[in-house]
Amino acid sequence: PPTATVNFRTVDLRGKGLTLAGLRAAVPRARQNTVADAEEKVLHIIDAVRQRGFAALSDLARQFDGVDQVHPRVPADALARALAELDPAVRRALEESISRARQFADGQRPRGVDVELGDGALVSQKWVPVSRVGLYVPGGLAVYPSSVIMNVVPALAAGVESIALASPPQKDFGGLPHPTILAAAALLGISEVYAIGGAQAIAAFAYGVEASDAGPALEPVDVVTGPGNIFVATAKRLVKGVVGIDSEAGTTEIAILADSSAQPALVAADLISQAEHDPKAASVLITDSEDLAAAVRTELDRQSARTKHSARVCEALSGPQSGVVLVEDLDQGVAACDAYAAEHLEIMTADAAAVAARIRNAGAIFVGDYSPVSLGDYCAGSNHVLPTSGTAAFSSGLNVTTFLRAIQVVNYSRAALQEVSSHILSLSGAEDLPAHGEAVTARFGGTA
Ligand code: HSO
Ligand code: ZN
Repeated sequence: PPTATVNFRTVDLRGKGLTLAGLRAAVPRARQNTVADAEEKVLHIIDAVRQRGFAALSDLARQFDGVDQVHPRVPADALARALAELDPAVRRALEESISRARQFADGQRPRGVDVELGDGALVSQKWVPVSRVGLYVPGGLAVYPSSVIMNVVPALAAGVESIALASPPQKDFGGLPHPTILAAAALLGISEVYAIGGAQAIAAFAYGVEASDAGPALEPVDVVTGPGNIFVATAKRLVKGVVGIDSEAGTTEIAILADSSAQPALVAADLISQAEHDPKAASVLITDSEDLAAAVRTELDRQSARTKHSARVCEALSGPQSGVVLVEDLDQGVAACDAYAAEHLEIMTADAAAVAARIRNAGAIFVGDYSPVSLGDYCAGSNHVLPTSGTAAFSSGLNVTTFLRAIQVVNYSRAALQEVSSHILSLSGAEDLPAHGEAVTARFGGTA
């Protein structure tokens, strides 16, 4: 193959006195691909699934995946076989990953609260899992059994009773999803698995599919999670409101905040590790050290020439979404990190924990030389489904609360209601909603 080269661009923020808006505009970032482009096609697919159920799914499997399918439900023996045939080392690794993710997710479960706001005035909050979840696992080039774990484990820890999984049918695997995906599902005890791809899987989860001659019904879910291409992302946006969805996980990003104490070879290795996902992946170094920036460039050239997916890595590192951001000092560095709001942010500075504590916007933060993103991708215990494209400024990675609702419970005694009844009457009068007040006075013989 031709030797690819890296053209890692520089954005110099020093001496510019940029505001938050200025920083946001200056940091490297790809233009958002618009969901609108896919909308018409996806609406058509959702409509077909709602109107014609399994018959439509079968047509779409033939059209998009090139497979003939009577019913998309994966038989139990196919799941068992995939697990039996799984490489033992991969199985042990998945088991360790599940165990760590489970321990962390269990620790994440929020406690309920009970607050007494006066004698007999009790307000509490309880966390209740949704009943049923649909998880989408993409097919295509990349096969991520680790993502099956990241989606399923927090749902299990939340107490979700019913979990269904969908992944595209693969021509090469007899029309079933990839065997590693099936094995991961089986390892997690998930038995309801469908060979359905793309927008049609999201539609099937959101609206359900009625039983037919082809087989049993697919019951609708309450929440759909999981990454996917532009069609999947568009479908999720379109069904949002009918069901809950997780935050949008687009093309992966890594930002590294580093000072002169960082090791250039490690910085470069981590930038390359995420660039490996996709030619559109973003790898950004934020530093106050020109020497470090130069040394990292040298390492990027050296390491990306010899890595397996060199072409993809070089394209990602050379894109407008990647590069070095030169900052005046660590204060401006922290401000640049917050403006960028990276999916993954590594801190490789002196006293990394103290610097990490100052960060407000990131999907996940990786502290110090021994917490690379690839640890988090597979085995840290943290979740790797994280907000991308700056959405970390207002949303969170997948976690137990993604599958929980906080229900507030009000329980006042007669005396406690009477104590605030005059305030309710005043406010119902102020809002010209007198029946609100009457509902209270009715409890006290017409007068409060
Ligand atoms: N870095 C990806 C997750 C992943 N990496 C899966 C390897 N496999 C997005 O966080
Ligand atoms: Zn990764």
